Amino acid sequence: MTSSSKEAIADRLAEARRRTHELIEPLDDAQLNRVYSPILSPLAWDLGHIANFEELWLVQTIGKREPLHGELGRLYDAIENPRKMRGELPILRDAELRSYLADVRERTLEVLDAVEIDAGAEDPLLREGFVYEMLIAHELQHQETMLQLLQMADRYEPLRSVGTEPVPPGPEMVGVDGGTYEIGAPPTGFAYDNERPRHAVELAPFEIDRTPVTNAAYIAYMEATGVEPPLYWEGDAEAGWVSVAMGRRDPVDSAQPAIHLSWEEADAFARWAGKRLPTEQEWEVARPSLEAVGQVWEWTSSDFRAHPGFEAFPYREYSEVFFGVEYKVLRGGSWATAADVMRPSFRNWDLPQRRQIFAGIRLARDAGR
Ligand code: AVJ
Ligand code: FE
Repeated sequence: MTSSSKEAIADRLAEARRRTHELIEPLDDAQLNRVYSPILSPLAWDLGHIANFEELWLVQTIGKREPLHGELGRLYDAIENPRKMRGELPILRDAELRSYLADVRERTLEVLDAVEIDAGAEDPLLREGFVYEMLIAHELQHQETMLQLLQMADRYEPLRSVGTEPVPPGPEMVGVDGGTYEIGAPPTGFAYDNERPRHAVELAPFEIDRTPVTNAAYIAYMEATGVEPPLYWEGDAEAGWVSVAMGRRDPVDSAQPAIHLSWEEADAFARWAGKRLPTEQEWEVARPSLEAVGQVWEWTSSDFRAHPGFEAFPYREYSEVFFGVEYKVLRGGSWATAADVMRPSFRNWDLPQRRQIFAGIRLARDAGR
């Protein structure tokens, strides 16, 4: 690998870290340590985990160096430590946490300087800079997890929030012909193991909405059926529905996509509307011609399963341990998702009852109905 592409990696590592610091800059140590919810980690855990993941892969595995804090890494293992227990762990906090992030990064850059990385590298971790891409994506993904928690923090002012995507006028739905399509990530370029291998799927003709379901449409459904509002909404005698995330009371914008809905709620809405959720294969095939992606994650009807021919890489715990009927796939990305993370084959997943993620609904139906 030429030094200029090493420089490009170093720049992107720095940019991901700048975003992490920007996110936590308004917070004090007490807020970093606070446990807000059993389904989300305290921010201090996410931060230590970001640094530890980097130390594990770039400093220990690639650089063959000893960890800075001995067995500390066990506390940041996401599988060994369920979210509801992370507040009580003897993790690094405050000044120690901040120097761990910085010390690991210093070593990461020393290792980067010393390794050979190019498209022909023997080690698949280094080939095309895979492990660096994974590290950058991992940090960016945890920023979104931290923003989920920050919805519960009083008076936190995020730099971005959900908006609307301008959509050119046109029909409500677009049709996609039946046939054989290829889905999944191509063999080269960065992607997670669960996006591979690229493979053919047979699809019956279907139609898919051009835009996600709006707050206006969801309110009409609530009024017709009496279902609960999305997470972080409250009824207000004067203002109607207000969003109470981050201790605010912002009137709900009827034109914005509905957000903070579970798969169960999304599926029920779809059936009420006389449509259904798209399968993830349909979503991926329709994606290149669809507007209005990137404000809310979009629930699909698909369980999180291995693509045929799947091989775990570089570690089973990223994807493989979650495969099965328990988790549902989300596609696209939200206002909190970094552009580097979104790609047509990217698969997110969560439990069907979860509403803390920035998820909404896009509807589909079989063609000719
Ligand atoms: C892809 C968002 C489901 O948070 O469990 C972060 C991403 N994996 N660190 C998760 C992830 C390991 C993952 N999701
Ligand atoms: Fe992680």
